[in-house]
Amino acid sequence: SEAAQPRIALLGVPLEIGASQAGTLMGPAALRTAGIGRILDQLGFVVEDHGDMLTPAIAPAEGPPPANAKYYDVIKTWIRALSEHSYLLAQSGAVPIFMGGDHSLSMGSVNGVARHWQEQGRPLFVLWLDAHADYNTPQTTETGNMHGMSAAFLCGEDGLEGLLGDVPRASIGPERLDLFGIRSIDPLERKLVFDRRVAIADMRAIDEFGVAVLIRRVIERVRASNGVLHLSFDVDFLDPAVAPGVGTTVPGGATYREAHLIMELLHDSGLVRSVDVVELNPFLDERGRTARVAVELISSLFGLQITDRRTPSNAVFPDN
Ligand code: 4U7
Ligand code: MN
Ligand code: MN
Ligand code: MN
Repeated sequence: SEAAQPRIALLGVPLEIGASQAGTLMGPAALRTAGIGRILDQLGFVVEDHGDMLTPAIAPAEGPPPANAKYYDVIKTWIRALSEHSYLLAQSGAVPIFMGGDHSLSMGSVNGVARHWQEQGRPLFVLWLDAHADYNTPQTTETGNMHGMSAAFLCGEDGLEGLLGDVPRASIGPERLDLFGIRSIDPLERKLVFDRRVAIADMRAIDEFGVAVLIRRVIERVRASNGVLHLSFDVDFLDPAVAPGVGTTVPGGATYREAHLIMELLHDSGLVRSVDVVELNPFLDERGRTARVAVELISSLFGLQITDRRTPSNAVFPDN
C-alpha cells in the first residue's frame, strides 16, 4: 500500500562566504517569502520548518588551512554542524530541503544524508543541476572559492581531508555523481572530471538529446542499484533570463520548461529523498523572480502536475 505523504523538513543555511559575491545568506528568507512552505503544505505534505541554522562559533584553526581554500575555517565549522543536522533529519524519516546559502553547504548536507543511507545499505546518488561542475580542489581552483569545490569533496578528492574533523565522512564516489546542465568548467577541473569518468550531461548534450532522455538515464542508474537520489539544485543551472538572481550567471542555461520537466520526471521516479536549493542571491534578483521560479520548480518536484498524466509507462528508454 502507498505510504502516507512523507514529512518535509525545511532547514535554512544562511551561508555566503563560500561564494564570490555576498547575498546568498538571504536565500532562505526569500524562498520562504515566495511560499515554499505554503505550497508544499497545499500539496498535502506535513511541513516542518526548522528555521535557519545559527552562525556557529568558529572552530579554532587546526594547523594552517589548505592554501587556496578561502575562509576554510569558517566553512569547516558550518559544514560540521550542518552534516550532523542533515544526518539527524534524514534519520527522522523526513525529506530534508536545505535552503541555501552558497553551494559549499552541500559538503555538509550531502555528507550527512549519505551517512544515513549508508547505514540503511542504500547507495546515495547525487544529481548536480548546475552551470558549473563544482569539481575543483584546492590544487585546481583558480579562485579559491569553496562553492566551486563541493562536488569534488563529496567524491573523496584530495585536499580537504581535515574539513569534517571528527564528523564521519561518507563519500559518494565519482561513480554516483551526475553533473547536469554544465556549461562552465575550468581547465584543470575539466581534466579531473574526465579522469574520474564522472557522468556529465553538458548543455550541448541537453540540446542534442533533450532533458527527458538524459534524466531517465540518471533515474535508471539509481534504480539499477536500488539507490536513492539527492538533488543538489544550483539555481544558476537555469538560464539567466529565467533566473537573474544568482552571483555567477552563465548564458545558455536551461529553459523554464526544461527545468520543470526535469522536476516532473524526478517526482514520478519517487527516488528523491533530499534536496539542496542553493546559490539564490535575492540581493541580485529582480522583484523576487528567481525565488518564485525556484519555488515553482520545487512544487513540480513534489508532485504538482499540469494535468494528472504521469510519465507514460510505455516511454522508450534508450540504451546507454
Ligand atoms: B557554483 C568557478 F572559476 N569554477 O571554481 C570557481 F568559474 O556553486 C566557479 O556552481 C564556481 O556557483 C561556481 O570559482 C560555484 C569559476
Ligand atoms: Mn532541526
Ligand atoms: Mn554550484
Ligand atoms: Mn553554479
